[in-house]
Amino acid sequence: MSQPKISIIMGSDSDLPVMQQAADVIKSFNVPFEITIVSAHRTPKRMVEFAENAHQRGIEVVIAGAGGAAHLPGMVASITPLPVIGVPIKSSNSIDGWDSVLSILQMPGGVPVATVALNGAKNAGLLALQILSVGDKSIQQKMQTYKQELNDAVMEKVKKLNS
Ligand code: RP5
Repeated sequence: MSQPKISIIMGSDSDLPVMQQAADVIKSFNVPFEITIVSAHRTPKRMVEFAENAHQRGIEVVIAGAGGAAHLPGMVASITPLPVIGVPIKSSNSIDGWDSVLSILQMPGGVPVATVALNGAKNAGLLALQILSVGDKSIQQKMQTYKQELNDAVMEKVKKLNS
C-alpha cells in the first residue's frame, strides 16, 4: 500500500467495531491510511512516540478514538502539529458515553480536537477526507460525488413516499 495520509488510532481493540467505520469510508475514497492501537494510559510511551513522529512519517490527519476517560485524542493533539479528529466511544467502561464525549470535547484553549458525535467514526473519516481535499482536487471531486449520492438517496425516498 502507498504512503498513508490518515492515521486511525484507538485506545483498545474493543474500539475497533466503531473505528472500522472510519476506515471503511476512507477506503471507499481510495485514500491510503493506517490503523492501529495506541493507548494513552496503557502505552503512554508509544503514544508520545506516535504523536512526535506522525507528521514526519507523512501522516496529514489523525483520527483518534477512545472510550471512558478518553485522553488519547487530547494528549496526541497536545504534541502533534497535525489536525486531530476525536471520536468518543461508548465503551464497556463508559457511563453512557458522556465521560468520553466530555473528555474529548472540552479541550483547553490552545489544543483543539475536532470532536465528532458519540461513535461517529464515519463522520471522522469524512472530515479527515475533507481536510485532505483542500489540497487534493481528486478527493474533493469524490466528496462532491458522495454528497450528490446522499442527496439522490433521500430524493429516491421522497419519490417512494409520494407514489
Ligand atoms: C479506553 O478504554 C479504550 O479506548 C476503550 O474504549 C476502553 C476500554 O478498553 P478495554 O478494557 O476494552 O481494552 O481506554
